Amino acid sequence: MGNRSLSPNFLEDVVAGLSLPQKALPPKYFYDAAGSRLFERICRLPEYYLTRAELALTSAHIGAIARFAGRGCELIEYGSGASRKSRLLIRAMRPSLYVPIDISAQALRGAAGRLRREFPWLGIAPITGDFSRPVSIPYAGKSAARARRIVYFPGSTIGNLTPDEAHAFLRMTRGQVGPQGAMLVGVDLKKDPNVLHTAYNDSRKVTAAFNLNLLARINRELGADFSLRHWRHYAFYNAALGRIEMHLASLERQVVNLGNYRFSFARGETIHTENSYKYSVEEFRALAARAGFLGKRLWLDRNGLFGLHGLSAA
Ligand code: AVJ
Repeated sequence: MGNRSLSPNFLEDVVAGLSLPQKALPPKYFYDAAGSRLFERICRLPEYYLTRAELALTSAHIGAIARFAGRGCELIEYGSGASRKSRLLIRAMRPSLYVPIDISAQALRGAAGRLRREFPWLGIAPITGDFSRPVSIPYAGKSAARARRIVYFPGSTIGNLTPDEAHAFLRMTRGQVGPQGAMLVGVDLKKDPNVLHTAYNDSRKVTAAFNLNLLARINRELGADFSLRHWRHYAFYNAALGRIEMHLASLERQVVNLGNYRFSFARGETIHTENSYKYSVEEFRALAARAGFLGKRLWLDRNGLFGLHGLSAA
């Protein structure tokens, strides 16, 4: 409920998505209060290696990462959430300004408060927004003395975008950071499909609960009548497209009411709820290059599961 005013397009987006031939819902709507809590639990699952691998590689290489980012620069972070990695980076690079951008105003307020207590010297300028549209980031201080900007986009959140959308996002960011700017992007690597499959089909079924919460949220906030026991979490690795696909599968033939709309589902029909693209190092560097970035540095965890790319404006 609390997020309703922040998602004025929620109803529109749901109706549009459920009207497609392949029904689909945007993954950004996973993150209401309940969904954000479930996501935090996913990050602690033994099968979900991404968060642990990224945290490990970040703390192992924090000196080099901070040097690449540049001490005293402006740090802009997309999808900041409750991140432990940001604290490592802030401590090591001491940015002149920290601009966390997140879709959840609530998460943003909480995180900003904690960071203010931990880093009293840090200027924080939170922005509520998502990364599917360009956000304008006002320059702090005198325009003559603009600090160099670094955009931090951890967590392989970029994997939620299609390669075309990722290209557009990188281009937008390239415009924001300017010719002296740089980016740090966390990217999950291609690997054994069984490892990927297990990461999105955990034995405790937390990922299933996270996926199904989207329907519960539509019921709560939009008054729909999805019957959750007639839906099942379905996630698999699509090797041809290099992505995990998450779907919700209808176990029966059924009709769902949403205001004046009615949506019919055949038995076995799915709602596509998320893509998580996986990129080899070369693939991601090629994508970044097309958007005007040079792949300068790469840090990997010791198991070679996850990568942090240091990109600079080409
Ligand atoms: C936060 C988008 C990176 O795609 O791995 C976790 C979200 N979905 N389990 C991902 C997610 C299912 C996650 N990202």
